[in-house]
Amino acid sequence: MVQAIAGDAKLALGDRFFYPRTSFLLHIRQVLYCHAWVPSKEMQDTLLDSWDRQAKIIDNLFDLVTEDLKHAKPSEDGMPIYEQFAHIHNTRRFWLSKFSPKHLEGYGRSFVQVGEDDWKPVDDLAQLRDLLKASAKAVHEATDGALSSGEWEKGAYEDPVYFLHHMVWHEGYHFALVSLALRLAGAEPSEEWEGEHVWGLWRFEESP
Ligand code: NI
Repeated sequence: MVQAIAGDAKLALGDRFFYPRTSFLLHIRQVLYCHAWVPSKEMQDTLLDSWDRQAKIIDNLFDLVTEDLKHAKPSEDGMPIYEQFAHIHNTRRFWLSKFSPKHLEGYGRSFVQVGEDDWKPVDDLAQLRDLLKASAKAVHEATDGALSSGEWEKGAYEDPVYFLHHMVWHEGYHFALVSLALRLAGAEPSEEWEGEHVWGLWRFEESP
């Protein structure tokens, strides 16, 4: 009963962005379990577009990395830049395997096995860039599918949005480490570059 009231309250408060699925049975389920609401198509598209923008920022960062700079590190014990990128791809792979394993099909690994328990990161920048483009698409499609169908592997994530935001947050962290490595190597991204290739992707040009 309490859940039913909570569900109705959410309908009243949240109908700008959320709507119940049209099926009557699903609607009943959603009134009983208010967490089972799905975003409107418009909100879903915006959410996925925000992922594409963040993946574009990771891709833009590649433009600053040369063969020499790819060995730069953010700290003495940190991963070199090429490994930061390999790690981002590998992390997408790992959590996709928990969230939606079928989306792992069709793209490769950023770590190559060189011994029984020994893996070496790919250091070819063009190859890493292609891998990241493919896994960015896989994350988009897996999230889109989960939001549209309400179906995903429930073990690791309560909601597809948490999977997506986990990826965004993780990649922002490594974006900063790559930026720091570039700075320590004397190739800090300029404010103008960041304005055009990072922050400008989130807002209108004329905003402060
Ligand atoms: Ni990490």
